[in-house]
Amino acid sequence: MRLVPLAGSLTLLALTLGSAAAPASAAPGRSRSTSPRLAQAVDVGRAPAAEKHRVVVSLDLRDRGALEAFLADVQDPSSPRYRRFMTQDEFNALHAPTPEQEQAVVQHLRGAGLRVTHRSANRLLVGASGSVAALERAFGVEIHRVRLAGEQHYAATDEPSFPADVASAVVGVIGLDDLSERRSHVRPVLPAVAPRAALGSNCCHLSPNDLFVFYDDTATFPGTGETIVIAGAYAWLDTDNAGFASQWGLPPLPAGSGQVCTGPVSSSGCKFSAQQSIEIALDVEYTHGTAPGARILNYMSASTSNADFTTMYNRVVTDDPGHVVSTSWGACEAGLPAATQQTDDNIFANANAIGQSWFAASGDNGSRDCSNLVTVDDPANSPHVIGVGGTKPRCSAGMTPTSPGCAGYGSESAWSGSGGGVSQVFARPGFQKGCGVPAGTQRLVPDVALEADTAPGNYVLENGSWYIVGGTSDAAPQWAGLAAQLDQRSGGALGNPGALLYGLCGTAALHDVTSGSNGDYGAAAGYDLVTGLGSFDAVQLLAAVGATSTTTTSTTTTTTRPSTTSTTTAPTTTTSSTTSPSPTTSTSVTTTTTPATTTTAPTTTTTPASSTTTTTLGGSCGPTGSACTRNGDCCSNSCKGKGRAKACN
Ligand SMILES: [Ca+2]
Repeated sequence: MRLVPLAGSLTLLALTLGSAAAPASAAPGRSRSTSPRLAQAVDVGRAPAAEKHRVVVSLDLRDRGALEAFLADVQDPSSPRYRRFMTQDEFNALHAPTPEQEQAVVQHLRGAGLRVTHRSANRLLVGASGSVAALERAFGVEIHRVRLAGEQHYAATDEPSFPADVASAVVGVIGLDDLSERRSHVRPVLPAVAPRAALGSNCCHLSPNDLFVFYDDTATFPGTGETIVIAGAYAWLDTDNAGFASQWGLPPLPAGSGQVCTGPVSSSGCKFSAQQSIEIALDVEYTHGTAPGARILNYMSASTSNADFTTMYNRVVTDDPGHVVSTSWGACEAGLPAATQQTDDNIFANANAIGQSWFAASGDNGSRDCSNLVTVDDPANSPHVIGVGGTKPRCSAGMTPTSPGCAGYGSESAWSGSGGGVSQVFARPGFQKGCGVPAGTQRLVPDVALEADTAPGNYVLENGSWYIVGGTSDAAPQWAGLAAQLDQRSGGALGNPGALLYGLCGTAALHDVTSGSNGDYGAAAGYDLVTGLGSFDAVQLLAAVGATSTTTTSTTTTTTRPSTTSTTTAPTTTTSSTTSPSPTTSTSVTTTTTPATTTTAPTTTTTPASSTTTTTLGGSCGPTGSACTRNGDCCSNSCKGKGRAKACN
């Protein structure tokens, strides 16, 4: 059997993190793995042949040029294709791998002795699991045990290869090492007393009501009828959502909100974790705070591994439960295998084609996202995702012990932790132009920004306790909330709003941020590599977008509207915490950020997701695998099977 390396199928730039004293080397006659962190790892010998691992094989899109032309036209008001998004069936027919290509991959994996665990509706991914021996047979590699930063890992020391008839359709294999993983972009998390506590000397922090005032978000369009997906890991507690909403006078989450586990139900990433669920608590509370009328779904990755996150991203696309997606998880571009980034970008291109708008936090380590390297964060670096950086907000008045509420917009400067810079992986998208965008051919990050500094920081309720939280994880969910408002205002999906937003440069819809730095780059007039185009003025941005009568052909099958149509309450007075935030942790790629910054932080116990947060989405539409009686029961609008065994697929 002739094996063909996959390097030719990638147009990405090689990335390295430097050399190590005793790096793992390729087996004779094979090409050495390009996984960036392998160069720093020390080889400690072959992995046991019976050791089990899970991988995802990624197939490439077809006719990428025509797809990118469509994605430009669908955002061009002068094009007959403007806002006429594809259905997933149309996308599959034109741009997904062919059924024959996908079947060939499946047969190859089975032939090597692997178990195929997952096939996707858009044929972009094939999941498989099996022994090291089977993985080595399937991909023509050796798998070794390696040590990195004092911890034991596994890694293929070679690039994967496939038979020639399979190789041409394959992007790569995700999961042939565990040297990188996703991390959340939430940080310093400080326990706080409840917002109703007596005023102290460390006033004040931000609530949704302060942010309504600050960003001129009078919520004429609260996102009613829209669905926002949070793409991440770990479960929320319904009691936290209810307590947060009650505290700030928000309605409960609309009917149909819920949580979807994209792996086995016992997966660690689908459980509540007192330490890790601070991220989803922040995400859901501030998405809801910005768009109180929008249904919210938490799509949970089975774990923080790259393979599981890629699987989760693709489920968000193939289920297509809503037009807006926010993710506050990422990984350093320079440390992430190129095949993983290309695969995820293919998924996001599919998402844009069917009308989804994706927003991603740009990272919390400034211009040096990992290992003190000047690099950006993935997936905010994808040209098919809007990267969201961070600012430090200053209210026009208030935020004092005697007047703790934010009185209105004062100013913003760049947050020092705001991830931003020049991607070395992706080419610059066509929409990234004008507005002082510097010359060049590479993707620039971020696109936009919103408040993220830990001072004043945002109130978050998690596991029954209040915290003060900062990070670009503050910013991305609020941009997603605004996108849901824009969808409601415009009457349909927006897809990638890049062209729309860059076209609004210099208008009252955006606050240009002109001061501050993230280390290697400074904010300046117009576009900059710290805050992008800047933050939004919601009323102005909603007015600029306007309504459209264009009918989309999106496959979204939302049939149940949120039960509440109430708008947000008037801003209330924010009270203070008796703790003051101070950045005490950093989110380096080798250290998982957790709320445990003090001795009073939560414990690490995990419990199953609460019983009222189910994967049946409140009965409005079901995810893949859930029982159904007709197509309309499924988020995919596809119910198949016989009799009582029917299930969504
Ligand atoms: Ca600027």
